[in-house]
Amino acid sequence: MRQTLATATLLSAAAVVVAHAPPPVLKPFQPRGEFSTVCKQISSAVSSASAVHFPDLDLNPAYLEDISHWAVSSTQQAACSVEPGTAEDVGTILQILGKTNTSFAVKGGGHASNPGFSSTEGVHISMTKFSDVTYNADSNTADVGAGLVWDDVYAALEPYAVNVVGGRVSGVGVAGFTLGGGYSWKTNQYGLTVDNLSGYELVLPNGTVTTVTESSYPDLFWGLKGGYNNFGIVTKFTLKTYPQTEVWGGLITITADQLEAVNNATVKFSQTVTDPKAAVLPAYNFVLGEPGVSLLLFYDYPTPPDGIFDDFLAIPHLTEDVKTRSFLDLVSAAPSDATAGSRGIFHTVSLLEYTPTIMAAVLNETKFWGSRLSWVSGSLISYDVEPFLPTLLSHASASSSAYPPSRAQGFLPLNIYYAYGLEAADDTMYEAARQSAARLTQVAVSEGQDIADAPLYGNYAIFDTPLDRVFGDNLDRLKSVKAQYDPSNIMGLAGGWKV
Ligand SMILES: Cc1cc2nc3c(=O)[nH]c(=O)nc-3n(C[C@H](O)[C@H](O)[C@H](O)COP(=O)(O)OP(=O)(O)OC[C@H]3O[C@@H](n4cnc5c(N)ncnc54)[C@H](O)[C@@H]3O)c2cc1C
Ligand SMILES: *[C@@H]1O[C@H](CO)[C@@H](O)[C@H](O)[C@H]1NC(C)=O
Ligand SMILES: *[C@@H]1O[C@H](CO)[C@@H](O)[C@H](O)[C@H]1NC(C)=O
Ligand SMILES: *[C@@H]1O[C@H](CO)[C@@H](O)[C@H](O)[C@H]1NC(C)=O
Ligand SMILES: *[C@@H]1O[C@H](CO)[C@@H](O)[C@H](O)[C@H]1NC(C)=O
Ligand SMILES: CC(=O)N[C@H]1CO[C@H](CO)[C@@H](O)[C@@H]1O
Repeated sequence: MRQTLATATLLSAAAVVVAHAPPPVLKPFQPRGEFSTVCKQISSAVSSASAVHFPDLDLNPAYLEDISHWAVSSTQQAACSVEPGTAEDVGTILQILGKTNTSFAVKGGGHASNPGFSSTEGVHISMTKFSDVTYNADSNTADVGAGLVWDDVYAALEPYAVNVVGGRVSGVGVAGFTLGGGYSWKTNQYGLTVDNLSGYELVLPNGTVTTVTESSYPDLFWGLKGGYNNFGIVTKFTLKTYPQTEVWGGLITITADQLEAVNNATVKFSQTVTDPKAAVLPAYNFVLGEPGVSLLLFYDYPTPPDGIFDDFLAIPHLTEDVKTRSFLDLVSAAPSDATAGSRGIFHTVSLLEYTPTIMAAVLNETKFWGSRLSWVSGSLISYDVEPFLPTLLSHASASSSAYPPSRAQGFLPLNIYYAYGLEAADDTMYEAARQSAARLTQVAVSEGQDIADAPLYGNYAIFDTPLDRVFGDNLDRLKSVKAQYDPSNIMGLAGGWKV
């Protein structure tokens, strides 16, 4: 019983993993002369709307907040953090970084799972001051600042009873999510977040502030839909809005003895439910020596039609929090911060369908790697099963976005997530995630799924994934757009998927 209660805590709200993980330790600050000089140059060049923070001896809280990430393994100690307050200041900063050839980072919500993608030992730019949400009722759009997390956007739009196609759980940044693709609770209805964008405010690598739309800069408009930070720094996104009612759903946690029933219900849901307002997200987790499932249910209306979720609701559960609620409340119900403060890595496979064979393999991988890696302190082994409708990519044309490079088939991203507390285990965890992805790929291919070369989602794929697995045949066009707008490769001084 004590074990069961502990598992409940972990699967639902979960402080246990964090308690097992050692607290993040910052290495003693080493002054890096060249970087400090650039920081001071930036500090005197920007307007009073912007701020520069240094890692003082008492570890300045604003600096620590700026450089922090959801996974501590994605954080590095920068020479300084810069919070630009205007797009013009972003331009000034980029010009200085380019002239001095200085490594830098751009951070939105700081949820990148790959180390170095939004961190640096040089100049860390945190977009936190770009925090406005403006609803434009006449054009059914919302202007959303690049420093926001989705929770803020949903809260700001709720009084107007409208919403955008954004993140599914609490705390995820708008910027990296939207620049990579964006799989949402509303994707079955409207496609990816990049499919519902009408414009960007972009600071080009040469410092010029521009508005990018389909008509003003068609190449950049296409490239920013999946092309991350290759073309400059985005300060604002203009997203299409939809009417939003209350929704139905929430979290159910289920223990080891019921997982075959979860597999069966997931297969049946994915093969029979065609209502685009319905979605499920079962996460197969291995914690405290056994597997369990943390299951999110979603219906985009205050009550679901009869039958759709019955199989899931009939499974005996440990905890259940399913009800009619606001969209924001539903997003807040997910245990996304359970492992905040741990190290972490993501990887992914793209599937075409969730068959009994695939679900059995997912459960087997959960147990296999969960047991094998249980020596690593604070380890949580997790597989997020995302059974979208096969039509998920049909809401926009193949040529409309840099990612996904192909919309010929409805590729379904499965997210592999390992959290842990031990830096010395980094390579072990990375290698396990690669092997597990390879195994799931092999299982899918051997049952006839044509996914051996399927595009992999950049916001889930491990850092050394070849670029053409993310961008496919779009890689050449991305390179030529890049050559046009960033000829001296200033954005190459920042980490991420670099074309
Ligand atoms: C708990 C959790 C839940 C998630 N759920 C989902 C989900 O439901 N659907 C989904 O699609 N993905 C999901 N993801 C993945 C998510 O999309 C990525 O982690 C994404 O990078 C988050 O964006 P961010 O702004 O928080 O990241 P950051 O770490 O801040 O940035 C990520 C990348 O974007 C670049 N970038 C950030 N801001 C800018 C900017 N203003 N201009 C130019 N480049 C910029 C950074 O330099 C970096 O390379 C989830 C991740 C986590 C950790
Ligand atoms: C910029 O710095 C990198 C190392 O960080 C170096 O390889 C490159 O040659 C430098 N470029 C210029 C133009 O100085
Ligand atoms: C799952 O489905 C299989 C195949 O239909 C069946 O044999 C098994 O009894 C089901 N298990 C549960 C727990 O529903
Ligand atoms: C379980 O997974 C491991 C690791 O991928 C694999 O070696 C093993 O054959 C799998 N077992 C079954 C029954 O599929
Ligand atoms: C910056 O780049 C853009 C796009 O290439 C170009 O139109 C603009 O003239 C450039 N600005 C400067 C100051 O060079
Ligand atoms: C309301 C609206 O404009 N919706 C659009 C969201 O994006 C998809 C794909 O671009 C369009 O099909 C919708 O019309």
